[in-house]
Amino acid sequence: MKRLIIVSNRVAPPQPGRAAPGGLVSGVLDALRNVGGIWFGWNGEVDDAAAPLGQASPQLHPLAGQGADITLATVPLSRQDYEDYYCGFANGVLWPSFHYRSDLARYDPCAYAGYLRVNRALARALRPLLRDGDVLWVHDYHLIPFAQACRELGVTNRIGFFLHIPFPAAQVVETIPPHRELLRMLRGYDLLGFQTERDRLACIDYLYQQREAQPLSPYLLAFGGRLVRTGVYPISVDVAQIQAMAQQSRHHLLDAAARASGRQAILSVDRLDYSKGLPERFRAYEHLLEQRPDYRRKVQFIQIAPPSRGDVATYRRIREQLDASAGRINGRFSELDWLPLRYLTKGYERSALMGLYRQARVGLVTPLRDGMNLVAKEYVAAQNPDDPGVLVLSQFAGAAVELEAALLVNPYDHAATAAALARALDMPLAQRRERHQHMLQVLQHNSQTQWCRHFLRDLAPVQLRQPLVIPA
Ligand code: ADQ
Repeated sequence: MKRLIIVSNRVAPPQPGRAAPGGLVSGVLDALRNVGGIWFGWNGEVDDAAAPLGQASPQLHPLAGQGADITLATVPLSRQDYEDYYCGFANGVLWPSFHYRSDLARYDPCAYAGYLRVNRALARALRPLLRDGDVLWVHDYHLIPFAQACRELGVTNRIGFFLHIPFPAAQVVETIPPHRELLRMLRGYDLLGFQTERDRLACIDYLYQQREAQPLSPYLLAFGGRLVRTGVYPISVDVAQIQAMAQQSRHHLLDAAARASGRQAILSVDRLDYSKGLPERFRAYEHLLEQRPDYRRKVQFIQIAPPSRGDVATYRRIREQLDASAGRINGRFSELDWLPLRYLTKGYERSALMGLYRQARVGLVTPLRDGMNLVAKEYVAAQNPDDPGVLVLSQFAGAAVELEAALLVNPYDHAATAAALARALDMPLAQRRERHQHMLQVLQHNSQTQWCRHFLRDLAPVQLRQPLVIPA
């Protein structure tokens, strides 16, 4: 059996005694559990005294209790590497640009050089751990050059790449100054995987326009003298596990008064990020309260948004903006016995969160752009099928492709989002059940296990009926 080597920016395994992890981590573990292998990446620590990456060997820890031989191989980042690779280029340029926010990208050639340096150093650190026949699965935008860096070290193993975030239109990619050099490095991979067909098409369209790749068939590219396959693999959640957590959760995070009065909860849960559309969402809720006074006192909007990437300046600005608009909404509409908006900036234990999803009548998930959005899928999975809540979902989340039975909205249109909220709050039980059942079936069909299985199946070598001459 071939070993699987997972490479991701962060190695974040479940901690003993802590709640089960989210979709990406449990998906990765699911894949590793079947065949065993290594999960390699940054350990999340920034070490001011660390040696430059690539000179130190990774620290190896066995991951117990998984039923397979799984080793975690981690390295710390030096301060300079963290600032250049993680904050500077990955989250300062690639994240905003790939979410159509080129206006927020701050390109610095030194940070880009650091991004390449760290990718090469990570490849050097992993190299001695690799064996013939190992299959590598590399995750996300932090690691675009990783396969190419491995190839330069003589690695011939199969290497697949999965992009968790959207792939934007070619003109947006072109705003990234070194876009051509950067995306050419995708040729080191054997498989490029995307969340949706729109992302896959955007990527191959960009590569064709740049004359970097040529189509051999709808899913096969001749790319830099290599054969590179592309595919769509929507990430998903473990429905059975979420249902069990939501049912068993004894946490009643909604306050007793709200429950006793039958007040309906609208719930949003996000990492605090400008791509998630929080200011636009607050505006939509404000519009609802303004235009429909009959909803006042009858609803409560709960926004859970723990801060992320606090070392990147744009994230500090969005926090300030949200603090101000939450204050304005509560100042305008609060009554002595009613707080219209609860804005909580902390993380919750996963089982508590699943219980809360189940108690909320409306799940409001309105990113401006999102690769998939697992919260939307978790919300659906957590509902009571006999009395389910309604998902209001942005048409710009990857999840909208599968969850078409949600109420789909344009998050930039606050009046339409407010109207969808009203519709969700008033939706009769029969319609709620019908929509929920439809979405649940989709999640059961396109499961988290299928995500892994299909990606790894397609990473196997392509069997050609005839020998192929690949244009260089
Ligand atoms: P993210 O941008 O992080 O992921 P998302 O897919 O919604 O977005 O996943 C967030 C996860 O964090 C969910 O599992 C959620 O339950 C959890 N979470 C969020 N807020 C929390 C809180 N306050 N307390 C506890 N848990 C919380 C990136 C891409 C997405 C893509 C995923 C997976 O941006 O588009 O869906 O990767 O591919």
